[in-house]
Amino acid sequence: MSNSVSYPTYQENIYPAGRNDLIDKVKAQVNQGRFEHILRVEKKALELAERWDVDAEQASIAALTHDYAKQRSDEDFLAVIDQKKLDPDLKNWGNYLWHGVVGAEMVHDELGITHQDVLDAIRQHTIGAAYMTKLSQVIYMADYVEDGRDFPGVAEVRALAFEDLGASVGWQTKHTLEYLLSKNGRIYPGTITTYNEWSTK
Ligand code: DGI
Ligand code: FE
Ligand code: FE
Repeated sequence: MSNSVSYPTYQENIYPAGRNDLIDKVKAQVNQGRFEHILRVEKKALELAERWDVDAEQASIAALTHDYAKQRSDEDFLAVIDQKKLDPDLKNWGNYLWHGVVGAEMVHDELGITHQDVLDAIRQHTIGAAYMTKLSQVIYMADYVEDGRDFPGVAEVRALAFEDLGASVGWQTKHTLEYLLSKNGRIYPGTITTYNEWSTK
């Protein structure tokens, strides 16, 4: 895929302070390794957005904020679940679920981002969902195949994301499930919902 990607100048009033300001805000929330991952996700998301005709500015903002809350404490997430009266069942799970689903609330409240498709892409970036916009699919896949990722089959699924986006969503969900089962991990029911919807597409 293209090595150079052009970064959008924000013009849609989703994050009026602009891309450089958003990068500074995100950098302040995460460690250096996580920050570099986030920048690689943005690059991959912009490549995929161009391929699949997704809005580049929305892809950039969703990518830069997808792991905004990754390093917040469990206490922070549990407090927001109470404050915002989110589904109490969320409390039975962990950071892997909260940093997306509850993280979107923090992005909304702390960064003032109210664009629903962007917030849904953040919410869905780990678990997916039965219905995902193209933007959500692009973020879900960019997170998984950004150029720093290395796991068996990564080159195959990286290419598949540019050939058949929906099939690549199914590939990721199936392999994540296999990995979790092999490690006796707890499976969030939403992960199964995503598998059932996308694995045969
Ligand atoms: O935040 P990142 O590390 O960049 O990536 P991510 O948000 O896609 O998180 C991936 C992790 O989430 C990976 O270690 C697998 C885990 N995960 C996804 N679905 C489930 C899950 N973990 C459990 N226990 N159960 C799930 O259903
Ligand atoms: Fe994540
Ligand atoms: Fe990520």
